[in-house]
Amino acid sequence: MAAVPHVVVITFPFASHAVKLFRLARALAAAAPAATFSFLSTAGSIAQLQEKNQDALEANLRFVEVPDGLLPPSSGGDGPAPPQNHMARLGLFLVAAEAGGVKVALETARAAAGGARVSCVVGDAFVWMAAEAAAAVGAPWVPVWTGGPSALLAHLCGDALRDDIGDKVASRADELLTSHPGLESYRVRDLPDGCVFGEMHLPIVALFRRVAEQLHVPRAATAVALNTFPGLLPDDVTAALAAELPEVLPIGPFHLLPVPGDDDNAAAADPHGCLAWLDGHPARAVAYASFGTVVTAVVGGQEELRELAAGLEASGAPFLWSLPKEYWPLLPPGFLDLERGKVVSWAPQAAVLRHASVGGFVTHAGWASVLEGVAGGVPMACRPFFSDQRMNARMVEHVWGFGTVFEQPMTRATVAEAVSSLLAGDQGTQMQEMRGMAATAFAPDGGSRKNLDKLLKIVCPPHEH
Ligand code: U2F
Repeated sequence: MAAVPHVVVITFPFASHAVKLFRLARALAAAAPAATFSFLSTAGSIAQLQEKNQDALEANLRFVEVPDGLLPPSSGGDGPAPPQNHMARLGLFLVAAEAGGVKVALETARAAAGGARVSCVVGDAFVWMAAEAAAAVGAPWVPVWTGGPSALLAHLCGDALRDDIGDKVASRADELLTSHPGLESYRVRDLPDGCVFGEMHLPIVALFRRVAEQLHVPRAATAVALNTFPGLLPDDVTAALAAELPEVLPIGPFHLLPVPGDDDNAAAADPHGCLAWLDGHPARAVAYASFGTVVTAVVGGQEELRELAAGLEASGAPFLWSLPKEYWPLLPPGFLDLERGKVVSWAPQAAVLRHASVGGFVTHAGWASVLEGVAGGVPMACRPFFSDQRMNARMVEHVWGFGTVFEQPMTRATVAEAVSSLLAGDQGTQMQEMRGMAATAFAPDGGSRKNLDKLLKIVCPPHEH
């Protein structure tokens, strides 16, 4: 009798990557109830997922720990404290993962599954070392890229871009990348950090290079899954990605991946009553602001935060702002008491952006946020900070025409103007076609549904059932 498939899904345990990969793991586990799924992440990331997902999980899905690279607490309590710095933790994780952490975790997963051989590894592309670990156990590797697909293309074309631009970044910043297929709509200045410029010493830069190298290894990846849906990306980007990669599977938007019972939890996941507050407003009247899971902590300068607050107030529009509580003391005096506004530490963002009252989104242009904006038909004012965000923002404004970009740090005046124009403009109407495509991506004949089925055939080949 053929063995039951044992699929390992491994995440990159930082920012919102784990939430995204976990949703994918749940969708796969629900669609293939006869297979066993092991979800691999660090202890801290698993604890966060368990806290947020206290509902009954799929019975065929279990958590397995990957080493986080932190030193175990010394028994005497006098050892070094774990680093608080995000980049330092990220660096320690990568060192441990490369030094065998991923391979050991695959063995742990096998033992925890009663010795069931790992038959497929689906992994966040950032955990590039999973390719070798999968090959060592004879399993196919399916990397998942959670960020903007154009940024992936830029990393894949990194050598050509570096040869072309070299050290002329400043003088060529506004030049379009016309000689790089798929990147013609982008300027040199839009490229992701670490591709041609940026803080080249950071571990994340080395990581992007390794990911691109690994994706170029012939036959290492069986397919590459992307958080997008057929029809969303311009044809030149799709064609250029297809030329660089093995089979490309757009299986997004990830927030719409079918997970049974997920809708039932929407109310429970809105502890600050955002949706009820939105119910009290007219259609397309409210501006929603959020900067994702890392920008505020890493970059959010106090001055710009205050300017954003002043701009939201000056716009005269009702606003909902998701801002971690530790930043609330930095807001202008009296801001939290404004009747027109609601500041919360966390919002059910995808549901907020689907709400009829929301007419504009001030965002850092993280890729999932952009997709949630598109799926909600909400035009965006993008303030990109780092990584893929400049390319994502450029796509919003220049490629799709779904909003605007702050090319400079936000000021009271530019925020007020952007918000007023989003709420008054007709981009929301223009977005309806794309919104419809997102809504049907997972319908029985939908493009992402078909790709998800292809992915299921790779992770659980029919002859193994
Ligand atoms: C990194 O981005 P982030 O994790 O900051 O941003 P997003 O890709 O936009 O994902 C944020 C998710 O967190 C959710 C939101 C998104 O699904 O709905 N969220 C929420 O539900 N409630 C809140 O109050 C706030 C956020 C990186 F910085 C980006 O450049 C990359 O594009 C991204 C790729 O994975 O990862």
